[in-house]
Amino acid sequence: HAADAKRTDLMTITRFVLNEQSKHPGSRGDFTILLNHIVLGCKFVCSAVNKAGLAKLIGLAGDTNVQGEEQKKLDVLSNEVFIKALVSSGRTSILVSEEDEEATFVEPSKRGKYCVVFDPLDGSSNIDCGVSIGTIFGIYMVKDGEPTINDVLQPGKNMLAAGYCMYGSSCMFVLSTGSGVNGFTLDPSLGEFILTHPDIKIPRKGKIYSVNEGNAKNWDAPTAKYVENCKFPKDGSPAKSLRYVGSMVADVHRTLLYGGIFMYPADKKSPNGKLRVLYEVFPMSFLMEQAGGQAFTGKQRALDLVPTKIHERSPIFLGSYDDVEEIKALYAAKE
Ligand code: P6P
Repeated sequence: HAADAKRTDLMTITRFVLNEQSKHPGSRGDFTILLNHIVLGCKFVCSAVNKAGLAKLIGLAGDTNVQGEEQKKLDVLSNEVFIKALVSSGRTSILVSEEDEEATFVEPSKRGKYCVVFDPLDGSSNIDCGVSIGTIFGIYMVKDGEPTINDVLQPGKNMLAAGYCMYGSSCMFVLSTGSGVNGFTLDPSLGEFILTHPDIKIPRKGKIYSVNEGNAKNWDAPTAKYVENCKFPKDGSPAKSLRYVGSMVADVHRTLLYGGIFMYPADKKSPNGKLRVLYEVFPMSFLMEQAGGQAFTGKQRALDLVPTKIHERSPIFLGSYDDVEEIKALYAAKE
């Protein structure tokens, strides 16, 4: 009967968030409404990504985004879907998207108390070869008064929630609202995200390191030393395995479930690394800490960083607590 109970107790993401909301008496359900609109956007993108090959959505839209990368049609589509969904939720005041150079300030009649920072389709350069890609988002509360850009230039530790949706062999939505991490899998026959990974905890130490070794010639000494130790452990322990997809959501999701460390270090060419603080580094760091891991920039705890520009980058080392401790020790020794 337990199996039956499990099968029939459909804990959807909406029910889950409503349960969470009930723990905050007096909350008017604004966050639940906001999250439902994010989930709606993810369902749409999931369907578009799965049909991309068939619907000829693949290929370049001709334009280039603020990052100077060729914008693929799915990028453009996903960004439009999320902007429209978030504005129509009536619960947001400022939106920051990887695809838009400037922040979107929602018109006063539709304003709400949240700011959402997001990458609508991270890893999109992998669309054509069928590698998993994803949406990454973080949610801040606006400060009082007229919304300004400072409402989104807050340290990651001020986020109320963060999560990602991975479009891969299955569509998985991973979310934290500040009390642990939970994973939901889309059941296409129901069109609902069902709780499949309750209370995710990352292993304290892992056997995998994840980095683009092609940048090795440009790494600084602590990073080079750490990777060397992964491949040739000094204490006679087995070498770590290298797993690198090149799509952040895929690499972080594996790290969260299996343990280990994911890195995008600084290098001589890019002193701040490649990944964006607001909508890549912060949400993934938030999730890692909530799952019992940690996230480090090479200088400080990632969530303590205070951004000054909405598309600013930072180096990032995140994952299993003990693995990140090792790289922190190497950077501290360098000081
Ligand atoms: P590289 C994808 O373009 C992305 O933004 C992240 O999803 C991914 O982790 C990273 O860049 C990969 O970068 O330089 O290793 O190809």
